[in-house]
Amino acid sequence: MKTHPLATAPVAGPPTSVDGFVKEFLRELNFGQGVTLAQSTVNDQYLALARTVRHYLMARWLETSRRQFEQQTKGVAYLSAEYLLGRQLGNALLATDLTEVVEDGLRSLGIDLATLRSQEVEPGLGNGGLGRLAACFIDSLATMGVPCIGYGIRYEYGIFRQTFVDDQQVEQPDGWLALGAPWEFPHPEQAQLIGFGGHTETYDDEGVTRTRWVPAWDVKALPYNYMVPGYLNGRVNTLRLWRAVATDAFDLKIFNAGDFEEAVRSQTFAENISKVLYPEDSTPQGKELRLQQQYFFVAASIKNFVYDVLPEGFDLHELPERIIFQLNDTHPVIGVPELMRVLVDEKKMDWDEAWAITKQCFAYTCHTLLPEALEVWSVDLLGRLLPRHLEIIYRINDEFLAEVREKFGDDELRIRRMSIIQEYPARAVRMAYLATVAGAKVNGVAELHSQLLREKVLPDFDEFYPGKFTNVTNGVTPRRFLRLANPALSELITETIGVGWITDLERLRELEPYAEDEEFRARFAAIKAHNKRRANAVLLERDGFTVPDDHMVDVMVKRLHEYKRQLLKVLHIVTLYDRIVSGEVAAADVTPRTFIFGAKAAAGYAMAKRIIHLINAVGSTVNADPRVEGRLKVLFPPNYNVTLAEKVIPAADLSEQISLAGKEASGTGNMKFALNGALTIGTDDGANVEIRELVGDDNFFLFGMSEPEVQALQDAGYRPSAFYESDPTLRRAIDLIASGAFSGGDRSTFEPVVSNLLHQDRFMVLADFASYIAEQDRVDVAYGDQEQWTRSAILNVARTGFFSSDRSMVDYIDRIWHTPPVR
Ligand code: NBG
Repeated sequence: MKTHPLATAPVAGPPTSVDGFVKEFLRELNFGQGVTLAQSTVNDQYLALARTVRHYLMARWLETSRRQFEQQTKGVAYLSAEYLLGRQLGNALLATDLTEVVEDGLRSLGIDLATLRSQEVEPGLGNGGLGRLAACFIDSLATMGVPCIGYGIRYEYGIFRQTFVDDQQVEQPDGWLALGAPWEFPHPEQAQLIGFGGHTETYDDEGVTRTRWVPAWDVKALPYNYMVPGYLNGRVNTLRLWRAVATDAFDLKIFNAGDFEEAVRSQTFAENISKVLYPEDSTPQGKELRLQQQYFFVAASIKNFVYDVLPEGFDLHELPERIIFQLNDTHPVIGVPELMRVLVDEKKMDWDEAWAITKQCFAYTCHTLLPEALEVWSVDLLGRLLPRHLEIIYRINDEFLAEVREKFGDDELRIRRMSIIQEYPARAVRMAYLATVAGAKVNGVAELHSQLLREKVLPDFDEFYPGKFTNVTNGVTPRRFLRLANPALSELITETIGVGWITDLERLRELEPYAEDEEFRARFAAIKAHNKRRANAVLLERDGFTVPDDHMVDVMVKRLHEYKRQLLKVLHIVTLYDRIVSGEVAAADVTPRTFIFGAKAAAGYAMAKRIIHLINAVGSTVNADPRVEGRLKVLFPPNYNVTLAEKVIPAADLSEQISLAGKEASGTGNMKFALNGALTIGTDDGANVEIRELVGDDNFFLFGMSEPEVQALQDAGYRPSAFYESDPTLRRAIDLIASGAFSGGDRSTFEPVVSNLLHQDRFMVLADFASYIAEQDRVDVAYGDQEQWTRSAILNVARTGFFSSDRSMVDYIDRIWHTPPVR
């Protein structure tokens, strides 16, 4: 049969003229939304616009998939439980260079593009840095022309929407799909069946004894595809997110008999799997649900790749030349035994052969140093939910420990330390160990983190596997976090050094000489002022907050966690407040500052929630006190997310990166701030170390203990109360909080926070306090010299091109993936 020429080549995309666009847009409005322009709501218009822009990308998407299928070159399958994407529309317009055409076209219809852009609800399918990093990476890979499929979960509810009631966090469900989801393409025909529970059995397969898993129940995994457009390069990669649905929709018989709840039980049960991002896991049911989620998306992804993406008849021995599964933290690690199961049980491969292949097909990125963040799954739960996988893990462990014995002898302590199975306090599978044993490479996410990972978290493994450990320092996409988020600065940069920086961020170096150019400095400073007014407008509309024009904007935005030390920031604010109200310093002598916080606390993390309460309480008191008016202001807009980040970060003068040294794996907010011309006050932690090295000591405010100093203090026996007793400034700040000054005189409200600081203080807030305050005082002095400050800010921009996620991708490709770009 002769194939029609249009069967393989997509029909051409729509014209890129203003008129052509207007026609397309109205068509979508009329025929897609079913309304006339006159009838349409903003949401109709947004959806029609999104679909119109989607058309422009579609031809490229189809072409990318077609070529990828033809070429069969090696690609990346990025396995991640989180993708914190942010809004899509602006990025799609940028990637297609359509912003102006669309703006003009909409204007001719009396519609404002910005209004439609703000109609979009961002898909918050992640918690913080780890999920945002995944989003940056897939953007970079598309821009560099590297084949990549991102695999994850299409959570019906993403990260909760944070509200404050009486200064305290209250979580609301985030119904991001409620108004329509124009960026996704469901493919129910490509659904995969995912089994759970049941038992395993052996059988005779023409003389060979094989094992098979007989699951007790299953769910359907439905893929939803999203476009991941490269920047102006015609490439569109795919992000494939899975949604869980029941295999048997519902029981009609029971329904007709009147038991409506029972009739949909299995449906509800199955659909819970992709219901919410990170369900609370303090209950056994919650834990089990998380494991279900992990297996669900990883199994669906591996099946999809092996059975649908690979061409028929593909020789699986060549799998390592075709794909690398990158494990984004431990959440997808159950993919290791799953691939083994597919190869051995389903494809009937010999165990050793399958293991040799599997070991080349996975690589593992660790994103933490906190021992409690390294996942373990109880053998009990795993054996119940995934019995075959537990068997496979046992065998991998047996063979691995035999190798360890061979190399190190019967060193039982070492064997126990290295075993994938932990014995105490309960038998459990150490997922990070499994990933390390299976992964071709293991990487940390900043120089210091990778070093500590080798020396402190996995030293035995580093010794056992020379060359397996490597570092890839994180990065952020310059498209979203500079070009889109900071249009004014982007324009100045392009005007000064050309447009090449957007895909080659190291070119920002060319800005260095302009730090000495008075006119350039003036323009740079004017842009910062403009960005502050822009943030002010957003915060005013959103939360009724104002950011005074003449204030230093001092920002700490990140997840709320004790190790990140938002409490240290609070103690600084309380200290400044106390200095003024006690009369120690005249208000007029204090540098006016607006502190902006953004932070969500995990729903079950009580101390983090108390700290949020405290920040809000301090804010309420400070903001209402006439004695500090015009000097200190504390703003805590609820529900910090990517959308807000894009407005707040470009407005910042000072970036707070104040974690205890040795605790923050990398940080990526720190990079975004520096790139947007904020100066950092920070500890020698995570990627701060590299930022400081690049921007230079003169353009960075360093304070606090180094990691070895932290270790030494720990070893010597840390007594926080000693710091409290010996430092009057610290004592006053803590006493003020304890006195109830910020809680209407009620001493009990923040007593748990205070007593934790005085008696435990696991993250050594008190030990770093004096150094922090001293450095903050230097910040004030430095800020007094605006010319010099702006010089430093420009140098921060010019010297942080290294932190492009494009560079991170080059490093992954060179050190781990070996997946060259494809023309
Ligand atoms: C986070 C780290 C950050 C790091 C991001 C991205 C987890 C488990 N880790 O420091 O805390 O920047 O990962 O690597 O979310």
